[in-house]
Amino acid sequence: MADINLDTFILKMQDVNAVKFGKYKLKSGIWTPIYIDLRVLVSHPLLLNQMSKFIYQRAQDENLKFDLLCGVPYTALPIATIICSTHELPMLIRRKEAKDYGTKRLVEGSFKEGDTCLIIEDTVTSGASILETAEVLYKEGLKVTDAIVLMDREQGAVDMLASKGIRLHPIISMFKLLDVLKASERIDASTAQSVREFILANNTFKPNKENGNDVPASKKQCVERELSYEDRAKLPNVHPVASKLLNVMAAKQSNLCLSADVTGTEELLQLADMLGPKICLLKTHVDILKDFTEAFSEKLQAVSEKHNFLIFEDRKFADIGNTVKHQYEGGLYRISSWSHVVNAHAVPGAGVVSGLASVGTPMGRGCLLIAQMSSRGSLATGTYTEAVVKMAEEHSDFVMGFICGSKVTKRPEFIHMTPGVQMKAGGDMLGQQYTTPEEVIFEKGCDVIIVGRGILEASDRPGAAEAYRKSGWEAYTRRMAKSGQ
Ligand code: 5BU
Repeated sequence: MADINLDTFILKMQDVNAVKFGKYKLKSGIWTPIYIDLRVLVSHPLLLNQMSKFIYQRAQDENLKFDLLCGVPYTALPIATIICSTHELPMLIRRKEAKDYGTKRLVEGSFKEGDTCLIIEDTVTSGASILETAEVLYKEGLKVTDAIVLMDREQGAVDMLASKGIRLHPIISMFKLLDVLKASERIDASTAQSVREFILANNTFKPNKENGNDVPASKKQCVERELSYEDRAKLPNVHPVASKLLNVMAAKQSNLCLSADVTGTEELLQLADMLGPKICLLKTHVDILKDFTEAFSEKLQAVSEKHNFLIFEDRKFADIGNTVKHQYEGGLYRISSWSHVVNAHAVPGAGVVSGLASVGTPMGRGCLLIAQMSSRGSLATGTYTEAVVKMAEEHSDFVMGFICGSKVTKRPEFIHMTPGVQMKAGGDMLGQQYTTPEEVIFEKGCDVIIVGRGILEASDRPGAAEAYRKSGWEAYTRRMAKSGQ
């Protein structure tokens, strides 16, 4: 089978009943609304192979150094075998019970004291099985520093193992699984929500003061420690415009971008002046203005300086490099002369970025690539989105982030901006789909909410802008608290 991506793999897990929704009783006696049982994959060789590839790839990506590999019995045993056989790596087998005859060994295989063993596992809840395996290996004089797991239920294993000196690298998190199944309409929003609530309410890690760790378990479910906006602004590889924007966001406590979709320059300037204090970014569609002039663009820049926000022309360039270069620099609008940020579709290939960069980089401008769109039936999904992320990573001297509906890369130097935001989920008559600030920032992990009609159609525009600013900011502060900041 040709390699499949993680999202497709998740769908296939559900196809073979490795993920089930309903009411299931766990060993602990607790009822769970989701049941994950990867044992069944042993009968699906293509999925078993794919799972082994994900795990091996993760070891490579993390640059893990190890002498031997050991799967937690039993489900991970065939996985370990496939990886070790394919890559000619030495493997160990941990017995669950010592044989009552012969050597009584608990660990089978050849090794020397001080060797490092990488543990792999299929699913974790608390991390107890990984720890149990590690303890058996320690008794034999082996070292364990890292473990890789395919599916993390996000119920405390990462923290528990970290407190014992083992880094756990999860490949699929529970929240990722829910997002993928929901996006593919395999489960509805209320099922996803009930599972989320269950997971958040059932963290198994109870830190104790001996660890020097007195953060309540309920605050520590998130597997990754996230950097704050201001810390991301200081990263050595962050784009200068992204750095500026992140600092503005932190200073103004605003992750709100106003989509100023009005058709007259006078109204736009008034809006910018009135709502400027609440926003980090103002987005324009210059080609819907009926009276654009160069004087307008100068006034807009003055307002942006007065209220400390950046300007983003949502031009969505999508042509060959040579054409977009002219479209960006010249014509009536001379976009590059006044807009700090522009965006582009990746569909023409990397030439679109190079063409724009040839104009924008010398002027200190930044670009967002459109990785996903908010509109119903958008074709920017799956492998297309992955290719966009790759293109951004390869052109990070000009690309500063993405337009997307969820976090598409873990690299903290990229900014994720999400349009299609209103206080209530829903849509319009022309295919727009809305999610809430809470969902975008807290659940999906994006950075900036882009709001147009949610503010423009309100009778009290400043009041609405303040409500969106507050909602977006509170979602961000809760997200940081969740990640242990
Ligand atoms: P709304 O009024 O909040 O629906 O406006 C959303 C704005 O964001 C509007 O200017 C769109 O052109 C823009 N947009 C979007 O809605 N969805 C997308 O995927 C992209 C841009 Br890219």
